[in-house]
Amino acid sequence: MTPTEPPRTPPDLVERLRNARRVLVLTGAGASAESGIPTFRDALTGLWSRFDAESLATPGAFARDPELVWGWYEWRRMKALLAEPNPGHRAIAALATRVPHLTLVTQNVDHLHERAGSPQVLHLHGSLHSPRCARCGQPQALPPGIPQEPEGGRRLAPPRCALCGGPVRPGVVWFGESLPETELARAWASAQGCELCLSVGTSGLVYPAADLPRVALAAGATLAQVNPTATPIDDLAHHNLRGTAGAILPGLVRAAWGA
Ligand code: BJW
Ligand code: ZN
Repeated sequence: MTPTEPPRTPPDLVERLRNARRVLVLTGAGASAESGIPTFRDALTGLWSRFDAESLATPGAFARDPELVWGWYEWRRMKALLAEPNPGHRAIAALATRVPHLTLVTQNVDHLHERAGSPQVLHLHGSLHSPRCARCGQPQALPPGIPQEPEGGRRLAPPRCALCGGPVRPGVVWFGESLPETELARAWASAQGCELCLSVGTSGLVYPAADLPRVALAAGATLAQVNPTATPIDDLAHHNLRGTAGAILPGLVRAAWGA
């Protein structure tokens, strides 16, 4: 194998994928890394590097410093709008055309799965593109303007709600907040009923999403993971595909169904 060649896909995983009727794919920030979107735990790069992502993604941080938090999310929204889906996103979209029942559950808020053509995406942590009023909950229009290369570290005043004057917040799920009920219930049911669970590009540190691979495993599914580095489910997974989503997933789909 040359150094640039992606690792070979385990034949028993290929066989399992080809024959599975129900597959759950769970993605995290690593799935979008090759689109140029920093992962969540690397998200505070450049001018944002003096902050800590986990302490910004909370309702308390927004209440204390709405300009800081809104500025960070607008920076990330611009980055997402300017990014393109990568081969990993496209391979997952292709999987949905091959597997009879594929459930795609993402923790990502960037909408790159949809833009790659995935027909149905369960968003566990909300979206960068659906702001709402922090006071009355009313959905809000996105701030107008053409996406521009964002300048890091800029504070921005959040818009005000047209109904009640409250500050507008990003439509994402912060620490301590509940996940959307319907999406979580569907994700759980899929974990309980799948034959194969593919966990892609997630550190597995954030719950309840991090439970899904374990639920699938407990229900008898094969568990495979795609990640260049170790995670807490390494010892549980039947297959650890050590590499990036963009390098591994297209090869997996090709191995199962040809070019
Ligand atoms: C590549 C790659 C490449 C790089 N290819 N891979 C049970 C136990 C302990 C704590 C809790 C628990 N249950 C609930 C909690 C509390 C909390 C929690 O989990 N805390 C932990 C930190 C311990 N959970 C919550 O608060 C959740 N709410 C909840 O449970 O409500 C009920 C409740 C309420 C109150 C009290 C008790 C219960 C809500 C969690 C919401 C998380 N939201 C965020 C922010 C969303 C908006 C935003 O993006 O800003 O979601 S946090 C952040 O982490 C974000 C991500 O979606 C999420 C997961 O991160 P992810 O995607 O895994 O990214 P990274 O950066 O961590 O990892 C990237 C990975 O990619 C790495 O492994 C790389 O190696 C890899 N990679 N390049 C493939 N090219
Ligand atoms: Zn309002």
